[in-house]
Amino acid sequence: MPAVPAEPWPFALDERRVALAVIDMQRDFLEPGGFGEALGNDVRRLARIVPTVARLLALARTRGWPVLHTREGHLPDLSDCPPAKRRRGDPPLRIGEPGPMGRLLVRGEPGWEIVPELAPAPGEILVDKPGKGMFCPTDVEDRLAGLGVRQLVFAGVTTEVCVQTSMREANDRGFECLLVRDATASYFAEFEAATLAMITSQGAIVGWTTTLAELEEALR
Ligand code: TIU
Repeated sequence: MPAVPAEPWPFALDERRVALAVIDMQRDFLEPGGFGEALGNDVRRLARIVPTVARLLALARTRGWPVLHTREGHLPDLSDCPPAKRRRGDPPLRIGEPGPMGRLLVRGEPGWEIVPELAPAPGEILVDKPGKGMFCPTDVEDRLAGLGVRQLVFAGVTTEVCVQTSMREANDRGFECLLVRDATASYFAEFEAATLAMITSQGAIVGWTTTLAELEEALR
């Protein structure tokens, strides 16, 4: 088993038990005119990681790991969107309102799609979730159990919201979690840094972090 250099100490990667989880690399979060910008964010920090996530995806595919992609979004009638979540935004820019990429954060709209550079390949797992975490309420735990997966390598956006929530949910379910630091981003540099630090604090209380180069080198 390769030991991947990581914080707070090397991660014992088991390639028979690992899957890659790419969180919410959707146009709604990465491109101007989407949900992320409607929340008042500058989306440019997020688009920068696309080439790194593409390289990580290529690595996982070459190694034969199961790959899952998550998408945050709501049914067109918004029946799965808690009113409290919808009320957070400015009324003209709330979830379900029309924008340049279709209705904000609604399943099936152009803005909800994964950016084309990271398009899921045939056979990869798609996890559609109404919330921030990928387990709540989805069938992902059963699907991972069916594949014998016990470790998850994480990438995606945003570090302190959907990535961290999904990692914490996975950690509580007994998965060993490794976040690739240069394959995740937040709209806020300080939140990204704080999340990376808190994940690995207290002896990997939530999980480990590494870089793509260190992961690639460990697998060479
Ligand atoms: N707002 C923010 O930082 N993130 C989200 O709303 N969703 C995800 O992180 N995907």
